[in-house]
Amino acid sequence: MKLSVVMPIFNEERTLEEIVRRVLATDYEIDLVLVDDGSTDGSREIMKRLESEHDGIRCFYHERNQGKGAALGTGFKEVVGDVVVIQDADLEYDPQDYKILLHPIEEGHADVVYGSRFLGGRYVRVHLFWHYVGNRMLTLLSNMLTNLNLSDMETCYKAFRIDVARKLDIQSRSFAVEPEMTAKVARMGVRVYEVPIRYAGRDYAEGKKIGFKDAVLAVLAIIRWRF
Ligand SMILES: Nc1nc2c(ncn2[C@@H]2O[C@H](COP(=O)(O)OP(=O)(O)OP(=O)(O)O)[C@@H](O)[C@H]2O)c(=O)[nH]1
Ligand SMILES: [Mg+2]
Repeated sequence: MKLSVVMPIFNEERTLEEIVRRVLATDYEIDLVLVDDGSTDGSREIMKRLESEHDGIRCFYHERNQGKGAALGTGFKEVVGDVVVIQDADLEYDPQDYKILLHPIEEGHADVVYGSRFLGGRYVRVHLFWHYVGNRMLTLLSNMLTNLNLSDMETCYKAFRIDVARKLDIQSRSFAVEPEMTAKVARMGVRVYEVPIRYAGRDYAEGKKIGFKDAVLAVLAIIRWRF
C-alpha cells in the first residue's frame, strides 16, 4: 500500500528534519508531500535539501503564510497514494502510530480513520486544562451537527482512502480545516473509525502556536460547514 503523507509546515526548522526521518522510517511505501506555508525561518532550505537527498519527497511552497488549511489544500491536490494521512511537522504525533491508524482501512472496514488522543493511547502528555475543555466543546459541537460521535475532532491524525481525500475539496485556510473535513466526511456517509494514538504535546515555550482565536474560528467553521 502506498501512503501519501501531507505535511503542512510553518516555521518548523527545529523539528522538520527529525519528523521527516520518522515518517520515512515507517514500514510503508511513502509519498511525502511537504507544503511550506510561507515560513520565514530555515524550513524552506531544509525542505530543499531533504527533497534532493531522498526519493519520495515532493515540496510545494506558499509565497505568504495562509494557515494550515491552505497548506493542506495545496498538498491534497498532489496526493497519489492509496491512502492519505496528515502529519504535522512538530513532534507531537508519532509516525510509528500509522500502523494502528491505518489498520481499519487495511482490514477493509473503514474509509476514514481519526487517531484520538482521548481513547487511551500508550501515553498522552497531560493536556493544559483549558485547552482540553476547549477541545471537548469543539468536538461536542461538531458531533451535535454531524451526528458522528468522535472523541477528538481536532486531532491531526486523520487518514482517508484516496477516493475520499479527492472529494474533500478543502476550502478553509486556517485551523477551521479540521471541522470542515469532519463535516464533509459526515455528509459523504463514509465509514469513519477512531483508534487510540500517542500524543507528546508541546507547550508554548516549545513552539505551540494555537490560541483562543483559533477556537473561535473553529466554532464558526463547525456551524458554517454543517449548512
Ligand atoms: N500555527 C500554524 N501552523 C501552520 C500554519 N501553516 C501551516 N502550519 C502547520 O500546521 C501544523 C499544525 O500547527 P500547530 O501549530 O502544531 O497546531 P496544533 O498542533 O494544533 O497546535 P500546537 O502544536 O499546540 O501549536 C504544523 O505542522 C504547522 O507547521 C499556520 O499558518 N499557523
Ligand atoms: Mg502541533
